[in-house]
Amino acid sequence: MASGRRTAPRKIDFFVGLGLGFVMSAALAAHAQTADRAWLSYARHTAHTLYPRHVRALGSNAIEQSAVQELRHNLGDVLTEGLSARAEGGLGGQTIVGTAEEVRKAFPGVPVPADLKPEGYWIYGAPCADRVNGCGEHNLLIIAGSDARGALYGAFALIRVASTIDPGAPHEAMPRQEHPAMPIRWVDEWDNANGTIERGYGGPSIFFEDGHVRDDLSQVSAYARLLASVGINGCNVNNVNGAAPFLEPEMIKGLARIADAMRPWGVRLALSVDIASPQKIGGLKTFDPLDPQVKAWWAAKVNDIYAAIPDLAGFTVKADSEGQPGPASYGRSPADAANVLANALAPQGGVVLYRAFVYNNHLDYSDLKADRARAAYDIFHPLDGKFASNVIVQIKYGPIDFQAEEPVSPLFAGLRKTNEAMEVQITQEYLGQQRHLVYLAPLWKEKLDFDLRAENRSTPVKEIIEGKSFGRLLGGMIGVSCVGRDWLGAPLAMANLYAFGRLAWNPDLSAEQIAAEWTRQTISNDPQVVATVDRMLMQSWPAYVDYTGFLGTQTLTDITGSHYGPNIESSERNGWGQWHRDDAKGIGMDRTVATGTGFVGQYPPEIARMYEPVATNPDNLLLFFHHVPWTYKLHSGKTVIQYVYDSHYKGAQEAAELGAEWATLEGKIDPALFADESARLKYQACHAIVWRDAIVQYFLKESGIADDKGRAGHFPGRMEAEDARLTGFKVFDVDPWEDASRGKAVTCGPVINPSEDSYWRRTHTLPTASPSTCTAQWTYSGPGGRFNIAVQYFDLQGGVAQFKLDVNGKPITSWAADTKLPSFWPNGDNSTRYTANDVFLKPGDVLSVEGTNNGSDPAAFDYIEIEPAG
Ligand code: GCW
Repeated sequence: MASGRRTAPRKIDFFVGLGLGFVMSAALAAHAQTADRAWLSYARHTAHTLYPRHVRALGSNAIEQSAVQELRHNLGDVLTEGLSARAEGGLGGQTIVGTAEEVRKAFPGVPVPADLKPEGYWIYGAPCADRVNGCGEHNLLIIAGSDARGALYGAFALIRVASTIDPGAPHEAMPRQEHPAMPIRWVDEWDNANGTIERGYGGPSIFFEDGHVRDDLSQVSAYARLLASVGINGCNVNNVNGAAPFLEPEMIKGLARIADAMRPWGVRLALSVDIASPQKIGGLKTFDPLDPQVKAWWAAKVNDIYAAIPDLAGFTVKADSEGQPGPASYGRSPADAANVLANALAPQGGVVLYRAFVYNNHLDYSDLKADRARAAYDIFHPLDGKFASNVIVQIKYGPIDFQAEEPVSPLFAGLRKTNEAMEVQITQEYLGQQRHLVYLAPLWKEKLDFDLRAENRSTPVKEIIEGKSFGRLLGGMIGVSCVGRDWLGAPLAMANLYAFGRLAWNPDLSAEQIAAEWTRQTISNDPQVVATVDRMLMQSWPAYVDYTGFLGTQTLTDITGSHYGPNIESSERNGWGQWHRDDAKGIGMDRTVATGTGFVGQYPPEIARMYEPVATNPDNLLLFFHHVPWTYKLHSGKTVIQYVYDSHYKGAQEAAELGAEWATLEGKIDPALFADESARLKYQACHAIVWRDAIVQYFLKESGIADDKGRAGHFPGRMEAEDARLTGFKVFDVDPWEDASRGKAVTCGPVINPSEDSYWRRTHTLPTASPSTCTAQWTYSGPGGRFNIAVQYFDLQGGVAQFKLDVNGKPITSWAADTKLPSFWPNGDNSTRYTANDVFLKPGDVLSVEGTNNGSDPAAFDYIEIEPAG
């Protein structure tokens, strides 16, 4: 278990004997990254440390067989990709996989350590006489796991190191003995039985379809393999919302097939359960957790499940939260509810992950003391010590909700006699939904490394969830992954799934180190490629923070709709409590003990002393904790409002740089991946401009304070659609106004807005018009020369509008608005741009944009922007 630290990786000497030094000249794989292979695409490796080619397991269980299969597969792919016959011939000897017990029995002379921790491994190699040609017949490599899962993790560790070494570099850091830092390392999926996935951006479910488990579960096996390769040992497959149908007998049969598919990879199935199930599907009149009939119902249900799935990992519970039923209906506590499930699961070895994401979403905005951030601590801290020993309280990293920037939840230090797990989101709900490149390891690391100073001693979050700080036996990390049939929907987003597993295994790894490992395995081992991709990954989260929310206001996205584009007021004046309280004078939530909501007082004293005075509060969280005037000076000496302007111009610039860096990889990486990511980064750069302009123009208007650098409110080269000579196009007010330049745009068909969202919900039909073509014209009055002309338009679903750009009646370019972007009315979710490069213009030229509506895409657009080419 995790109360001790994992053994520090030790240097090894035996590895130099295992064929290290073979640098393969395999050509870069010509195929694109396919969904089923991700970072386990061994054929791509260009350098390899090899292990003896005869691989076998000592035991017969499926997990050890997977380890053997994986080692052979890895070797097979590498061999196929061009290992010379001479090298192949030199790979004699044996690679043995087994549990420590099996190894001791089969090789009594091999000194298997006595202190192997659960799921840990030890790798032993007999010295090799011939380093150039590889090992001879009698050489031996042993991967001993403390259990079968440990042996599998050892095999993957061997492959990982083999795959990530620098070609030709001396290899010194192969781990010989390791074990995971924490026992619970799960991904959660928010899949619904109908095959949709809440907050999923990678296509439909790999698990479910049309109300039941899919017939073909091959992708589930492929997923389990990916998970196992980074040490993930549990997968909760169903949404925490609406979970009751998953306990129906037919569904349990299907779930058992999912468990079967994942078992060979050591990944145990877990389920979300609805606390009202005894009533919803069990026919009882109540779901009061303390009712004897309810207890009996859960005990019987658990027995039924274990009969079908003997190694079920446990249950996850979302209760009394966002409309989900819970124990509060009966005046019972989360501990009462958790313990009923825990008692039913205990005899089977199952655990309960009870989510601390419990809050009132009908808060009163006019109450300056109301604060959603307080909820988890207020509810769970008094229950410390009341949870059964197989309950783990699952706490989101911040007190609000997976925001791009928020402080660590104080609840981590508020529970000392209770097991805890940290919940993060791999799926980028509030962080660009995989359309934006945002590498999350640095964000997670910031939370894991944060020292909460409980009891005035060192208690970093990672050590709390490892169980170390307060001597807990259970703890871990949960990553909400929401993969679909296209995995995460974007190749580079897979770095986040990879990083989650690696950090749950060892939270001391650095974000940079994980990025490098992932890049080498997924894209290329070429040092320049690795350096470039890693730099991009590391820059991506700070860039996203720069062009979205600022100084701890949270993301400022549309929190009542898509959670994607900008919508500043959506956070305010409603019950959801994601407030930032801005007005003409200032901005920020006063959460101090002295004058605010008192949230700061939930932190241990040393941390509270840092956050309470505005003077010592860190700038990046200033507005999370304090309400200050726009002219308040940050530690940098800059005013808050000037920071808003500067950070957003900087953020948009940083987003553009990501694309420029990627462009340097042309010809060095897989061409399909190069092209795919180039298009994504181009889109991201333009969406960062939408964000920048929305935030900047909104707060310029709100504060009435000009930008020192003169940028805010001025767009040289921009010509507004509403100022053009319009034929057919009609001017309309974009909602929210900040999502369009000066709040207005033009449309060639009917548009709805969010206040008419009820119309959409009611009818499920979108307004369409008979096809028509509209024109907007401007006379150019700038200097002559070559320019890039960008057209900023709204790409709506439900049709594919066509656009054309002409100069003096001569067609320059045309394109189709065929991208699938969120929401059904023109706003910052779907504002996008098309750029025609290198167009010659002279004063007096007539520029015209023609739009043809189609279905419910009305061919709406915002402006054109003319920038010097080159
Ligand atoms: O962030 C919110 C999401 C909901 C989600 C909820 C939760 C599953 O918007 O979609 O519901 O968090 O974590 O329960």
